[in-house]
Amino acid sequence: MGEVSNDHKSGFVAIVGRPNVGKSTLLNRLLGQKIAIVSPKPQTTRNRITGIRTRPDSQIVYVDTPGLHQPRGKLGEFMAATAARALEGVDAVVFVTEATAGGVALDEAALAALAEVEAPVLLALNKIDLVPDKRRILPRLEAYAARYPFRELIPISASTGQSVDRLEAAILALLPAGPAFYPRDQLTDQPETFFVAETIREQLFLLTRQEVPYAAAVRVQELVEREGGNRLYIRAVIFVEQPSQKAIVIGEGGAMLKRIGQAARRELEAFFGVPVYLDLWVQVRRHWRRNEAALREFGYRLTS
Ligand SMILES: Nc1nc2c(ncn2[C@@H]2O[C@H](COP(=O)(O)OP(=O)(O)OP(=O)(O)O)[C@@H](O)[C@H]2O)c(=O)[nH]1
Ligand SMILES: [Mg+2]
Repeated sequence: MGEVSNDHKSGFVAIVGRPNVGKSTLLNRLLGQKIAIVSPKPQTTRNRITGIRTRPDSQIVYVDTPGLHQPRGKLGEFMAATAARALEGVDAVVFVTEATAGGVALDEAALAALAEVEAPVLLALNKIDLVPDKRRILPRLEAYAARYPFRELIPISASTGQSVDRLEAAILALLPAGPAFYPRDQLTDQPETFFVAETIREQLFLLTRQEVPYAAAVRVQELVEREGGNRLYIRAVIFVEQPSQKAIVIGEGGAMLKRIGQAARRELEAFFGVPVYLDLWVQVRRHWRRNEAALREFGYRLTS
């Protein structure tokens, strides 16, 4: 990792907030690369997702989290515990909320999670690109400032990147001096198979509706390099809870599964930079969201 000077900074930063406010979009923007899946539906992210941002004089380890919400069922409990756990022992927290929310209601359930946080918290008021009348922004900032001692409140757009550099500077200002924790070229600590499973799950969120994406989990069974690393062969299974959901994911004559597979393959080829053969299957695992063993098998277990 080389010499570390006294003014090298490093630290862990949790990105938290209500579901769907743009946490994963913000993580991707801060990294300058897409590693977390994004969808218009709430509760897309289920695991903690680490994104490592290394600069010559700093390394920030961002931790994207599931949206803070009242948990329902065992998967929901895992997601809530994952988000709560991510707040422990970090050097700073970015609390993401939306500039667009109607009325004066604040994200109370998510704010409640900040009660026991010891680290300094920044507020990122996201999606300002959707608010043409900037006069609406100030009252929201004031309401949040009155509710919690945020170190700074910064209106941003994670989608367009507006003011994300300002947010990054504010984060950096909160971090202590310290060495890099990870090799300087490392982007995440998740295995490739996790990224592949998430990329497939993203298409389920984008292409299927109602309960289907929520009842789906993806497991990569095989990921092998072929032709000396010039091609990737991936075999993955989409698990759903009921035969009717399986029928939807496969679609008429296999049309939906084909769309899911093609879209995921394009993303994976862009990421890995080699042609990908994606062998995609669908299986029913009844009520897996209620089953501890199935949750563990699909990667929904607390690791730290
Ligand atoms: N217009 C606009 N849309 C945004 C912005 N940031 C995020 N979005 C959209 O908001 C939706 C949710 O984004 P995500 O990044 O998945 O939100 P999240 O907070 O990670 O959601 P969960 O993982 O479900 O908690 C997606 O449709 C994004 O494209 C923004 O700055 N402007
Ligand atoms: Mg997310």
